[in-house]
Amino acid sequence: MKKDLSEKDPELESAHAKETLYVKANQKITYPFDLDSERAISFKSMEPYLDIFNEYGVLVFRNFFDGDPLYDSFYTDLVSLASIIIEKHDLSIDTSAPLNKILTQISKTHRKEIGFIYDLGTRPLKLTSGVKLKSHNAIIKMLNAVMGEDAILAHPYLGETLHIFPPGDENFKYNLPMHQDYPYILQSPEQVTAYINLGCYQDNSKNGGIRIWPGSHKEGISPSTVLPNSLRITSNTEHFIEQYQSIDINFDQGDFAIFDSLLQHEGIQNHTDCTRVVQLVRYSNLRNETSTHNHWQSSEGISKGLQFAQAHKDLNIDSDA
Ligand SMILES: O=C(O)CCC(=O)C(=O)O
Repeated sequence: MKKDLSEKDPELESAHAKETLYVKANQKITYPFDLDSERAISFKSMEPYLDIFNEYGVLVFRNFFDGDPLYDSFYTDLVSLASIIIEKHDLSIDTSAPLNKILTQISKTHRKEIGFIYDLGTRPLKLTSGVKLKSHNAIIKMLNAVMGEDAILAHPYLGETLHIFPPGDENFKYNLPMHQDYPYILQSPEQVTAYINLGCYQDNSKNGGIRIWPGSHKEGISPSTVLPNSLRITSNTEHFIEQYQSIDINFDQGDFAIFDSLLQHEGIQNHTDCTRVVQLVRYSNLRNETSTHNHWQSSEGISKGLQFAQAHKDLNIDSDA
């Protein structure tokens, strides 16, 4: 029986957890893990939210980075890089527009340039402003609450991606099917993904985001298969679709989420005419038995570093099996 997640669980409702409403298919629905009560700049404690995170495997903090200097500095660097491209090609694009709109305009004529911005936020994140942001006090407080004060925090080799999802059907192939993050990147199954949203809402719920299956992280590492396009898919997708309620989450500029890297999720197609931009960062706890057993190694791509098939032979399913 699927649990209706919009029903509030009084035990999980804390005094601080002032939930927000967000729009899903034009219906206003409230979920206990969707919050608008905190800002990074003044974040004090994860305590009111820990039970919610453990239960659902996700927390969404709306407007979290409002007025935050570290977020602003990273965002400004990305706009500055876009402005350099605009100047270089003598393009006529309004650089006071939101970042995702600027990138959309550039990609109409100079898509390759967008790839170079993607590279600066990806494997690893190379901008110093981004490096400072990923070590934000508020994020570290959350991680220490989730993983324990004695956690040995590390970033897996493939843990950072500046996802830039342009509009158009031809780009739907870049959306990841149902998966857990850990099998892609390894290092430690005790891992949290931070979702730092940089683009602004487009056309309500049509700009994509992530579909999640809250609570699914509690089942541990699932068997998975690599598809011919090299994307990994959870093998028993039907099980999760039948047993869990899926929820689509869209993000506005400055929204932030953390989720357990074992949470089943997938990318949602972007049906607007504007790009979706989000910085992902992963944090592992090396004080974990599986991580220690595998000498804290990460995957380094399809055939480099530790591979899921080596670390979890029984859970790696051949696609033609
Ligand atoms: O589409 C997204 O924003 C999420 C991508 C994703 O699931 C991932 O990189 O693991």
